[in-house]
Amino acid sequence: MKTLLMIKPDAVAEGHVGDILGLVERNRFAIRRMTKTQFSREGAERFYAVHRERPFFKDLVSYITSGPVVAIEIEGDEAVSRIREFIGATNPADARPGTVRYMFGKSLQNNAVHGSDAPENAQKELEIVFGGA
Ligand code: 3AN
Repeated sequence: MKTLLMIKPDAVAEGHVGDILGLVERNRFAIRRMTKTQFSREGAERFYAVHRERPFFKDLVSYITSGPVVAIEIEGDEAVSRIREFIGATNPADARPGTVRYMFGKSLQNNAVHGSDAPENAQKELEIVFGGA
């Protein structure tokens, strides 16, 4: 099973890529592909299409296109749920100590990383980021 772990613009800009990759390796996640890329507006709108009707959609698109992201394809048993556990709750204020969002997340929007929430979404998201976001 594959999933997407993505380091978002705030965490990239603040220089947390190395620390987050270190955590990925220490937790024995297998990295299959990795790329640094910047979303176009269209790519971001496709990536976050499920949130199109939400009040925060515009801000989310501005934020994710604001600078480069680092996209990491992880493969392994239960990769989707294991990565979700590893990154922690959406709101860093609710994230358990030891999770990536607890350590590097700043707010509900600027929460440092993204992890796919289901295998079919992972496939879609991987195609967007590795196919040219
Ligand atoms: P997750 O990233 O944990 O799967 P989602 O899919 O509910 O969370 O939300 C996608 C992204 O939208 C979040 N990572 C966060 O950056 C942003 N977001 C979610 N809820 C809100 C909200 N109420 N206000 C602002 N941004 C939000």
